[in-house]
Amino acid sequence: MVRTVLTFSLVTVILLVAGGVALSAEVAQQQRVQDESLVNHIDVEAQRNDPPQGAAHFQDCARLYPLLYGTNAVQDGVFPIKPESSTDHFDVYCDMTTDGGGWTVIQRRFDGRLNFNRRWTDYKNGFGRVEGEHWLGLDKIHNLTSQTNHALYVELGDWEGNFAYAKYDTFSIGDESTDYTLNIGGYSGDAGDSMAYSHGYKFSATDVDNDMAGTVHCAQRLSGGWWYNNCALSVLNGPYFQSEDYCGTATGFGVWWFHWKGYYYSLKATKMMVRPRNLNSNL
Ligand SMILES: *[C@@H]1O[C@H](CO)[C@@H](O)[C@H](O)[C@H]1NC(C)=O
Ligand SMILES: [Ca+2]
Repeated sequence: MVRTVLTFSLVTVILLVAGGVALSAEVAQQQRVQDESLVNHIDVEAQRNDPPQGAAHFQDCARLYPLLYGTNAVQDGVFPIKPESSTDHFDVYCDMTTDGGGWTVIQRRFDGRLNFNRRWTDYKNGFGRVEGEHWLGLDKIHNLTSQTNHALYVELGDWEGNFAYAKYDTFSIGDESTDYTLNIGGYSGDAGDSMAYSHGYKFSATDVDNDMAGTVHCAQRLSGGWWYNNCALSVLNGPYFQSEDYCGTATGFGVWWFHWKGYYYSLKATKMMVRPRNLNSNL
């Protein structure tokens, strides 16, 4: 199956800042780019477009959103951003269409082509490609969410075509010295609140056990990095199963969100994304 994704070149973004009238013409020239093959999908760092000296940067997708909105070119896609605290820019996938748009995606799964059963350094630095399945990386998530109050939006998809969401008015993670401790609260949505149980707890990965379960290594048992308490009520980084390969308890834990589908339903799609809590009036 060949999917296509929209990408936006950095040049387009700069023109948005500097170009006035030229805006919509440039934005209309989004390229349709073929998604990479399985081989290219795994462990390849997202391609970077190095901007010219002095080029403008957007701190996140929310800052970019009004410019797209002004040109009637509001679409999801890949853009370079540079959070205030970051020394360099990097690419992110911007969700410009869900719940008012302006969301910077930090995790996305939809086909199982990317392995999420990984070590600490991978979760710290990120993995996958932002055009496809990926984890943005704990350092970047920290930098994105540390400047102002942020919200988290979690979108979940099942194998019958249904979607549910959980939105948190409070979301940030500490830096590495705190083991990326999770600060989350203010739930709303229809998926149920399966992350409050992880509030205040550290991140663990297959080679780092920071959880509250004494003899159990939750990240190993559940095969994915997450903020584990005495394990968890959700693990969106667990092993991905195609629906025909998954048989509930007989298979074991997959990608799950307890309050929506229970422990033994492995989800088809997940998306986690962040946005400043107080949006400008034009958002
Ligand atoms: C995060 O912020 C720190 C402190 O400003 C900076 O040194 C680091 O490079 C940033 N990391 C990323 C991945 O942006
Ligand atoms: Ca443990």
